[in-house]
Amino acid sequence: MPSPVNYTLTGDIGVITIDHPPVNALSLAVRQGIMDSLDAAAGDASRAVLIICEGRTFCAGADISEFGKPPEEPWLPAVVNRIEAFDKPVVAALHGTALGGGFEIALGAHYRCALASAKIGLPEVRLGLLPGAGGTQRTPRLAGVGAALDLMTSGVPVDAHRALAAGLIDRVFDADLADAAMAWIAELVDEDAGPRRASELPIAAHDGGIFDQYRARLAKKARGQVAPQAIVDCVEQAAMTEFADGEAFERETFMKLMAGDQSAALRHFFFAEREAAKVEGLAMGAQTRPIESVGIIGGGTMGGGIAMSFANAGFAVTLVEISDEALDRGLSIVDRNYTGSVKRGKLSEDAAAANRARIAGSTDYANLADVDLVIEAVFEDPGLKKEIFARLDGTCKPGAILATNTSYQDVDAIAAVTGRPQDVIGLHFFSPAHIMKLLEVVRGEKTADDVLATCMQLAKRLRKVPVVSGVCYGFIGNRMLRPYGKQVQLLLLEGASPGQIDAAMEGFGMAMGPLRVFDLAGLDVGYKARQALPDEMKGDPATYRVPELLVEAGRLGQKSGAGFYRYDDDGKPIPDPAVDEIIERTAQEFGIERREIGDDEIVECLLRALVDEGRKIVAEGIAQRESDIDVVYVYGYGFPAWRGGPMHYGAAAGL
Ligand code: 3H9
Repeated sequence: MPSPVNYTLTGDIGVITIDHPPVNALSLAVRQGIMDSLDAAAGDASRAVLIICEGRTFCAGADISEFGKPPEEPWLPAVVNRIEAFDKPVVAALHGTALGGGFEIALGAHYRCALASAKIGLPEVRLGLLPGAGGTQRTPRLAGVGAALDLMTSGVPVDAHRALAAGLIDRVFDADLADAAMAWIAELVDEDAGPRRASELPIAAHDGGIFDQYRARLAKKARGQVAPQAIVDCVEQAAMTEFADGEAFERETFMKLMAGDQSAALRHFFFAEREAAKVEGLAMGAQTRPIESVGIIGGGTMGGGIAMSFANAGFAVTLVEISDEALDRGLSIVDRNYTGSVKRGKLSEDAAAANRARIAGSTDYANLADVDLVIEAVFEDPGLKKEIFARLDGTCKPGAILATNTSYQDVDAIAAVTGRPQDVIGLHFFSPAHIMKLLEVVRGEKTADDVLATCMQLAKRLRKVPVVSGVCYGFIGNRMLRPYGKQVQLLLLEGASPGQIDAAMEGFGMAMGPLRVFDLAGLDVGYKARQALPDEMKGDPATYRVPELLVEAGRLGQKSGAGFYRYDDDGKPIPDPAVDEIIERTAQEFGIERREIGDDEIVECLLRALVDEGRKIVAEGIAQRESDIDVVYVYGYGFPAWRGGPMHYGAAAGL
């Protein structure tokens, strides 16, 4: 196998070129190749060395697929130290995404330059890790303690100009990185600029309380996670000790994190997310249909959010409603959302205006005649949906993709009312649709391969994470929510309170406890959906009697000021004895004896419900693989990524 690292002597500059697609990850062969190149440069007439990458990016980090296997020498920290100790100046030239161990290679180099379009970051925290090749020690020496903590605890990359301002790099070039870097090195050589080692820099003065401030902030923001706290510990060591001691501490802490459950879960999730984009039986690079214009039917919360999602990604959108009033209402919600985004600093005023300008309103289906894709987003009435699809069949151009945003309905039955079921698909967005990353792509029995491939690709353009689901009631996510919700109701009847269940699940890491979620979604939604179901699908009445009684008492959830909780004017949930009374009465009605229930039992019971249904979903071929279910739950239902998703957690915990 040829080495992925090539060394050449160009004039008096030694050039180390890494060419290891797709992202120049620092696998064993790359690490060895860099060491061999340094050997060559040490022994030749080079006066300086350049490290640069081929392909779309500078090294995007250590090779994650090697993690969890026995480490093989040379280790990355040794490679970085060898670069730094080199007695000829070493320059790193960055493009694309210089991330993690990739940026640590650059931190080992004596000088750093980047293309203006480059992104620079230390995202290890997202894998439950910390920069383990000197990053926690060199970054604060170059950029200061606060900037280093921000970069590493958030994991969010910065652009080249911000990196320059922070002192992380020395030069930004607009084009021709290799040429510009070579010219700069020639200058350095002329000036006799020798090696300049980050490890030898002192750490700039900082507020001694900064570490505890970050610990407290991260305990809230990254609740339950160990890696962000470990990063603070390492930077504190950098500030308190010599480089070598700090480096040893970093190494030991890195190895502990690597061996822990959280990093295993996050690494699983990293690959799960990428795997989800691959569709079984669909050739890589399968043909797709061009999509530039989109019609959305229904200007409610979902339709408006979907319209924004497309407009924000540059598509021309036509939002169709049944009347001028309904259209005005829909567009004014869109306007309000854009104003909110500007206020919160998420969008500039100009960008918001440009995005908003891409959304046109209409009450006439004729305006959908030429669009490439239509998404129906009206309420869950199967008859209405079929009516709309029959109309679309008569209106839209041949080849247009006809999608439904239904959360539950049978996509095949909807497709069957058209003369082109091959063009029909489900695109299930999650609310708020312009923010939530998950997109369930529902493959109907007759959905054509190119329609599916187009929608998977489209999701990427929308910056969503697509997961393919087969057709069943509720698809992957909402189908799993049903047994989960039923167990919640049984736990209430058996003795747990709403507050206890929510606290237990939030303690586990869920973004929000189930009863708060039900209240937020509106208890009337489930009530109406249940009424439309045949008795055999409703299941045991004990699993829905309490919410039914709440709805009948006018407690529809947060929107009516009361549901499983009472809500104060700020929307804060307050436990309500009236609800306890309804629960106790219902338990008596069903002859259920109430008892003390521990938090661990609550968590285990609810996770089992998810895992059991998840296994059925895979066995039936509704989901392609268990890891797809993890992606659905993390991106759509607030499941903590650091637990890996319900299926990963279930397997690890032996459920
Ligand atoms: C680290 O560096 C630890 C050190 O501090 C200390 C060590 C001692 N390794 O995302 P994409 C694969 S931890 C292996 O679809 P994009 C990926 O699986 C690391 N494989 O492309 C996919 O494979 P496939 C810190 C990797 O353009 C393919 O490349 N670094 C790695 O949307 C394309 O990926 C990170 O956490 C890797 N490091 O995004 C960065 N990275 O085609 C992680 C990617 O078979 N990577 N692959 O499915 C990323 O954030 C994105 O991949 C990146 C490109 C932004 C680079």
